[in-house]
This record gives sequence, structure tokens and C-alpha cells, in this order.
Amino acid sequence: TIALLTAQAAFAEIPRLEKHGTSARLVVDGKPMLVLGGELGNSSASSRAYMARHWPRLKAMNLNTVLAPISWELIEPKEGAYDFSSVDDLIANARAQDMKLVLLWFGAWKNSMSTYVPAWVKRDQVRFPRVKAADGSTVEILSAFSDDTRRADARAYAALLAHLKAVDADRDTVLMVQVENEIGMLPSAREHGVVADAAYAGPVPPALIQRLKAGGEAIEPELRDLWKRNGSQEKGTWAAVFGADEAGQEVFTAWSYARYTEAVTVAGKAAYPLPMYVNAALNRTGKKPGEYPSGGPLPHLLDVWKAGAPSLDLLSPDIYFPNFSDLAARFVRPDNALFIPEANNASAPETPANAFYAFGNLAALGFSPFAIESVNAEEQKAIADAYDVLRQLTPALLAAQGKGTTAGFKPRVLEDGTVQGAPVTKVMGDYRFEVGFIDPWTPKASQKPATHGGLILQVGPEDYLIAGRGIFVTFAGAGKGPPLAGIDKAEEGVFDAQGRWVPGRLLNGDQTHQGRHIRLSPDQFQIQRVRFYRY
Ligand code: N0T
Repeated sequence: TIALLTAQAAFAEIPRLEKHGTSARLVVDGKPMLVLGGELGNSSASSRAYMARHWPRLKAMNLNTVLAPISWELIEPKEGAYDFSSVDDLIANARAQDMKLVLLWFGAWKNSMSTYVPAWVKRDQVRFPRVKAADGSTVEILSAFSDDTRRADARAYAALLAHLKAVDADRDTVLMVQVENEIGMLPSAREHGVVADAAYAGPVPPALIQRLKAGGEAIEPELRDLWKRNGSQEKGTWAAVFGADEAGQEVFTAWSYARYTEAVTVAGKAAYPLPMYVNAALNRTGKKPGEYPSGGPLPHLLDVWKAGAPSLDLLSPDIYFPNFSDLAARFVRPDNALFIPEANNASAPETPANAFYAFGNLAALGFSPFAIESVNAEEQKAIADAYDVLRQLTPALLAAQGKGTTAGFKPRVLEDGTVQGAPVTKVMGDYRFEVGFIDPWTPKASQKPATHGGLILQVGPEDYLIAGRGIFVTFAGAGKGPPLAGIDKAEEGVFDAQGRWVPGRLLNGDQTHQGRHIRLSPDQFQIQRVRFYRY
């Protein structure tokens, strides 16, 4: 068997990220894929019995990938003695459902705290020192400055990756690994204590300064401003270069966490080089670092993380705030593709429509609502319908992402939840579309435009796929040629398993308001294929 496994593994290709147009895509088994995912609640995967009743539901929701935590305390209950049964259970169940896994390493830090570390780590505060807060109190957070902690964490992580290499011989069940979970310092902007204070009083490393200099205008504006306010110094202590306040301290925190994470990532990749990413607990505007988890891979710190942890493939947002599209867009950069490991709670009514925006507008590699197994029947159906449509569109989306031939639409929502329902205009090829989010045939009071959204994919000079729910599209000519546009033919339909379009009703009359618009009802996710003409 060993020889057979090795032979198999020699042919199979490890999942990887590959450049694609202006974006990147995840290639598994030599084929690109979109992760239509869902993340399990934190404690669910620890019980085989608990999960047994949920796996069929996850499949029924049309997920192709489950994001599941692997906790350090479960895999290394005694130092150096590993127990991978929790990992093997997940792999066996995912395979039985023909699904993929993204595994989340709950190592030294899980949402700032260090509660997932084994008891032998928790109880030994000499070997594994704790963070001191600004007021000198001790918190249940391991210091990022301990060599022993970093080595122990990296060793367990590498053991996990080596195990994955051995058991995922086909290289196609485990796609990626998240390193730690929502890293960030609380309740202070930076770690205090003898070692951390000494590091903070030391010089800013040249590698970070180099990055700021080389990045120029491409550096995130908040970080550029922090550096500028003390005169863009090229040498000096952290406080001298970035300022002594919480905002300046946060840069130090981000760098320390990034360096630690880089060491863990490198150890894991040496064992088995799967794509790896970190996730960010986003900060609310107006809150200070330390009031929110300080120093994570946040929008304003992406350059610090890129410089400090170059082996990470992706920096990823967990988006629970209502201004989904603005936040997601900040993680789309020439050096970063969008993967959303926690796209809000799975039970939030706007979540399924957000998936269309992420894949259609921001070339997302993956989208994954949190606490996926905890939805009620109605929420389950909405996710199942959205993912069914996105699964059908996947070949077209993969071809279009990064090429400018797809666009996503949802009403803009502000951080305070205010929905700005104004229609969005977009030119695609020879047509100009105006996409509105108030359905003309449904009483206005009963509509929730934040739950509406969709995408338009250009598949030919005059041919477009329009998909989603609760969007209402009018059209005109763009560029040279006659100014007006009409519908040559509009069909609803589905793509079959071979990717062939199977038309349903030919839509005309009341369904297009006598040729005036394309309408996707708010009640059901669907696809229409439309050919336009100009006159
Ligand atoms: C998440 C989850 C889980 C507008 C919280 C999100 C997961 C962790 N943290 O349920 O614990 O492991 O990564 C933070 C959400 C902030 C809420 C903002 C409300």
C-alpha cells in the first residue's frame, strides 16, 4: 500500500494558487475551482456524533467545501504525542460526501485568546509566557515573543501538514489551511512585558521600511499617513517612526504577529506546501487598536503583513459588518486575491446575495458563511439555491474573473447598516446596464433590498447571463452605434452537468414588461440568458 500511495501522490498535483488575468485562482487536481463553502461553528467538529447529522445537510446546501477547525489541544494532548483522529474523521466524512476541506489551525491564537492550546501549554507559564496588558495584568494570551511557544506551535502545525500529506494522497480533499484564527491583541494595542517592551524599544526592521519606500502610493493610505506624520523616517524605534499612540503601536503588533505567523507557515509548508492564509476580525470605524483586536491582517495593515509574512498566500477578511462590498474590495490588490472564510453568519438574510457580488465583482476564490450547520430551514434553502446557481455558473465565472467580463451588483450598504438602494450603472461590451434593487412587481414595504443581489456575465458580443435575485435590469447601447437596446431573446434556464444551457421558459410579455427590462424575482435565485440588440 505504501508504494501504491507514493506512486499515486507522485502524479497528483498539490492544490495551488495561480495567476489569472488581474486576479488569481485556486487550482485543484489541475483544474480551477471556486470554493462554495461554509464554516463550521467552533465546537462542532470536536464531536463525531454531533457532526454525523450535519454532513448530509451541508451537502444539501450545495456546499463544495467545508471550513473546519483543527484544534491544537486535540491533536497534541501530550507533548510530542499526536492524535489525528479528529482530522481523519473530517477527511473521511468530506470524502464520503464528495466535498473538500479548508482546515483552520486553532493554534497559539484563536480570536486573540490562547484557549485552544493544549493543557500542557496552558499550565506552563514559564516555558510559554503570557502577554501582559498595558496595566500590567496577565491575560490568557500567549506572548508572540517566546521562541519556545513559536517552536511548539510550528512543530505541531508541521506535524499536521505532514499528516495531511500522508492521508490526502490524491491531493484533492484538503485545499488550503488557515494559520491561527483572527489573530489580534486585546485589550491593549500592543503586548507589554519585559521581552515585548524591549522589542518595542528597538529599531523598526529595515525590511518593513524598505517595503514602505518601495510601495509608494500603493501602500494602504492609513499606513502611509502613519509613517508620514513623523516625517517618513528610515531609522528609529517604533514609537519614533510610527508614533507612540495606539495607532503607532499597532504597526509593531502587526509586524510581531506577522513574523511569528511566517515561522509557523514556513514550517507547515516545508512539510506539505498547501496554500495558506490568515483571517482578519475587522475593526469598526472610530474604535482604537486594543478596543478591537489590534494588529491583525486588517485593511490598513495589509502591507505590514505582506512584508512580515511573505509565505502566506492570502490575507482574508471575516466580514460581519453590513458594508460588505467596501470591506471586501480592500482585500483585492495586485498581490492579494479575495477569499472570504467568514462571510457573515450563515443565518444573516443578506449573506447568499453577497456571494454573487464577491464572485461576480471581486473575483473571489471562495466564499464561506459562518456557523453553516446552524441555519434554519428557510436560510438553508436560500444558501442551497444561491450555491446551486453559482455552481452552474462556475465555468463561465472562472473564465471571466480577472478579465473584466463579469460584474456583481448589490445595493451599497454603509457600516451603520443604512441601505443606499440607488441603481448601479455598468458598461459591459456594447451595452450599458442599469441595475436596480427594488422589484417593480412586489409591494415596496415588503422588500429587503440588502438581500437582493446578482451578477452579469458577458458570454458573447450580445449575449449575457444575468443571475441572482431581486435585481431589475434596464439596458441601452454603449459606444458607437444606435443608442437604444432591446431584447432579441430572453430565456430562463439551467446549465446541466455537462455545462450545456437548458432553456426553460422563453420570457416575454409581462415577464419583461413588454421588452423594457430583465427582472430576477426577489423570491428565488435564478439564471436568465439574454441576447440584446441595438436600434
Ligand atoms: C468569528 C466567529 C467565530 C457586526 C464569531 C467573528 C470564529 C471567529 N469572529 O462567531 O468565533 O471562529 O473567527 C467576529 C465577529 C464580529 C462581529 C461584528 C458584528
